[in-house]
Amino acid sequence: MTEYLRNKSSKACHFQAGFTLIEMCFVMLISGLFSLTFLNYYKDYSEKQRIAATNEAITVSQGAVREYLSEEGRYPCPAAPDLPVTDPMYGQPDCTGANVAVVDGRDADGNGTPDQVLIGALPVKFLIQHYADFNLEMDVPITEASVLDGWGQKLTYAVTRSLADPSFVFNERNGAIKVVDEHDEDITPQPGNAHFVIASHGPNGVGGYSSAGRRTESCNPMVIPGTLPPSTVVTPVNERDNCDYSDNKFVVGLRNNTEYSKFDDIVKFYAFQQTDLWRVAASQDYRAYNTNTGNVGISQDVTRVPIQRLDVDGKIQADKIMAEKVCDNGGADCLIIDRITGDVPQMDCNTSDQAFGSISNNQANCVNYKAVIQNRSCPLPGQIVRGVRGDGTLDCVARP
Ligand SMILES: [Ca+2]
Ligand SMILES: [Ca+2]
Ligand SMILES: [Ca+2]
Repeated sequence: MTEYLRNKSSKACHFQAGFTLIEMCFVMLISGLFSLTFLNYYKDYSEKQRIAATNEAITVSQGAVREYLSEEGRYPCPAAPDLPVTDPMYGQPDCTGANVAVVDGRDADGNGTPDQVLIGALPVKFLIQHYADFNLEMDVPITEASVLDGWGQKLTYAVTRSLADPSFVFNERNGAIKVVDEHDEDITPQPGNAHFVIASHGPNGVGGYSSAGRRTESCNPMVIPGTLPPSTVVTPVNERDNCDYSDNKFVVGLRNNTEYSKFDDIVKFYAFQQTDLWRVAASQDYRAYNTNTGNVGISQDVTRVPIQRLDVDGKIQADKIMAEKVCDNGGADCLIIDRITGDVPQMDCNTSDQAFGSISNNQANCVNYKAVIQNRSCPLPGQIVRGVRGDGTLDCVARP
């Protein structure tokens, strides 16, 4: 640009009439400086505008996706990213994974197999129609332009399949997308638990899809971090991970123009944030409950692993204990509390010559007290029989 202006100034000095040579060159120099400053300013301004437009597009798209969740109890599935606007399936969700990428994610439900992640574009036409059909209002309605970033490319949308596909039961804890920073460190509340990711491929647009459904620059030729000698690799991951569509990993990194570490993407994600372990009960704010889905232990020994839903390492003191059974340490030989507190025939000694002796196998062991005390007496003089023990011996006390 500098070269171009200099040549232009020189030509103008030769051919313009009505100015002296010095005046003309002065005019052109001022003009040239002004043009340079203006162009730089305009370039900066334009870039800022595009970044602002991209952030707005992501915010609107994220709002639409979240709004859909609140209405339908799940996220929308992504659309095929490589379809032009004119294609009837453009902007329509594909939960089958036939036309969007399906990759393995975190085993969020713990069943031993990876939970899947669907990657594609935002199902914009579907969302627009959805809001029209149900006459729903959004602060900023989603439009077809909303899903294009400031450089005219489609935003990439990745979502945990079990949170979008209606054939799964939605569980907010089951996000399966990994989001890392430029150092390859997880930045989600729990590693790999993002629900969804919305990404712009930035000013260089590498790996993104145009509004016509074409990839302007393939994601693949970018250098894969780690494939070069370590000294040449500045960051262990780069923006390639946002366009490879081959795993559940996305990067939210600092802008970097270094070779092999290039990153100019704008990426946002949504993940379930574990709130405080204790929550206040909704109706009675002086009571709290524990949100841990596993066992809760109360102990001063941090190495102790709670083996029951509530495991108190010590003694429990209470004026009332509510339980269905009382068992031995191994959880066996349980006494059914109802057998004591209820009016049940198993605890009755009905015949007139029987008395309650003991309990075993959740029923009374009745003793024929007449037979037991017949021809027997207390061992010491002055004692009287108070009762008969479970083992058949007499329970004697001193005469009052
Ligand atoms: Ca699983
Ligand atoms: Ca990029
Ligand atoms: Ca990736």
